[in-house]
Amino acid sequence: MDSTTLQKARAYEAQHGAAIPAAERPAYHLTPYIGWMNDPNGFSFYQGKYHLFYQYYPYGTFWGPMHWGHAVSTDLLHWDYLPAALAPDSPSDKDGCFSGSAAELPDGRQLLLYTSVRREEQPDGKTRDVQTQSVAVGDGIHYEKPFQTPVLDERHLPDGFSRFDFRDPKIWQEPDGSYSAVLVGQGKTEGGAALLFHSADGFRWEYVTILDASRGEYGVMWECPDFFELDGKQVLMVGPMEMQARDEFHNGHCVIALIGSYDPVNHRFVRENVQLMDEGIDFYATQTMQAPDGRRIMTAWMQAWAGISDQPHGAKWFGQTICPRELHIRDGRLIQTPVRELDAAHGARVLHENVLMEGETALEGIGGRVADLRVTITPEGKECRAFTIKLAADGAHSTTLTYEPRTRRLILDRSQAGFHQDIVHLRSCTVHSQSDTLSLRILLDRNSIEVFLNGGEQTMTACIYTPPEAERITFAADGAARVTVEQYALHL
Ligand code: DQQ
Repeated sequence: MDSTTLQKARAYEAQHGAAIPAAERPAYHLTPYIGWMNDPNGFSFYQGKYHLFYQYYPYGTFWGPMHWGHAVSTDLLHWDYLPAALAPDSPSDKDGCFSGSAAELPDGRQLLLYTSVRREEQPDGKTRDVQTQSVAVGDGIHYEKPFQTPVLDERHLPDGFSRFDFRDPKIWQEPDGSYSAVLVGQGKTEGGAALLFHSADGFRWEYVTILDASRGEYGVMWECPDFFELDGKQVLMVGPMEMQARDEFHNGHCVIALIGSYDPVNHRFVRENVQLMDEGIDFYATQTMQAPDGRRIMTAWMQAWAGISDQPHGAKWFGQTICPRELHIRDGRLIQTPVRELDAAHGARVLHENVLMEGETALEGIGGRVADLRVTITPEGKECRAFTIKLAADGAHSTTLTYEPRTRRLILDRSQAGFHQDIVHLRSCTVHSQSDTLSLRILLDRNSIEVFLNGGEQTMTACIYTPPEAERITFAADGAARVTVEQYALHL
């Protein structure tokens, strides 16, 4: 039975979401039906379709009592909205249905495991959110909450772990049909930690072990964990909060991958390598799923918590997910590439090969705001001090990528991309590859750019709020460079 709270949300989004013209949304990045979106949830393949739920507040473009929005797709690019799946309407989740994930039950129903939030007055008179985990079961459209009580609560936590920071279950099915889930908790000595749980049926859970923890090194608390095998390695992906800047890590929220080995009998994860997942501005709350063809596919919230005060002009939605990415491991590091479904959306191709560029250059047929652009840059000798790609440009706006061969730095600058406020607009990374040639694949959509360096060895992602008319793309060399530019229009 759908609750009044859920019915109200469904009626509201059906009226206001459906009224937003498609041209006022990105072409292939999912936005909320109406209102606010943060973390992607329940990313799964169920009954022949990809399902993507998301943290959702339909009534405004700000974070409010969390619902779960819902969309489905057959190609991970075109999304159809379904009615909101969850609303904060039961005693354990009355203050929010926070992030979680999905799995299929033996009887064919879909199980949603999510964090239920209940605000509670504490003995000191202060109010705090108690976080437990609850389930909902459904048919891909309608979900029931079968129990009044959570399936995981503080009684399942190891000693010293907080009941206020216990969230974001990521569930998966084991080969024997049982279920495992990784959650984040906060321990007195561990700080942010990834906790492993096990269940025979998805409803009765038991604590197994701590897989890994920050211990002061990677932020104060972790969020949105994921744990999966990939190309012979094991990956634990988490979002550290209040990370301290050092090496490639910047302050605040980010996503890191702890890559190592895993002994499933003794549940022992051994970390070998830690990698920042995206070196741009807007990337958080990742979630992966295994597609029917075996691909490990990742989505994420294409936004930074620090930047939520600046929003697209006049839009009735806020928040987007990335174009889903395929993951692989190469030389112990994660490689990310846009899902291959994007290649099937390729329209007209324009190619300019091996062009010697000095000064600013515009190329015939290169431009637009919805495109898949590949640029290969080979600096001409030591005289090339910098090479800049100017995107989404008009007289007043632009977003630039500048490569400085001497320092091997790539600088993303969106300070002229239509923002009102002085949030983070500039970020740079050191290009890992030692090759003389830098190859960039740039996914442009109306409100974002996603940059893949050297076949996906590194990525930089950022939202842009540039007016749609700003669609010029130009190139400029300070010195000289040989450049190949290939652009595909996208038919979406
Ligand atoms: N967002 C959710 C939490 C999660 C956080 C609440 C991360 O479950 O930890 O909207 O962005």
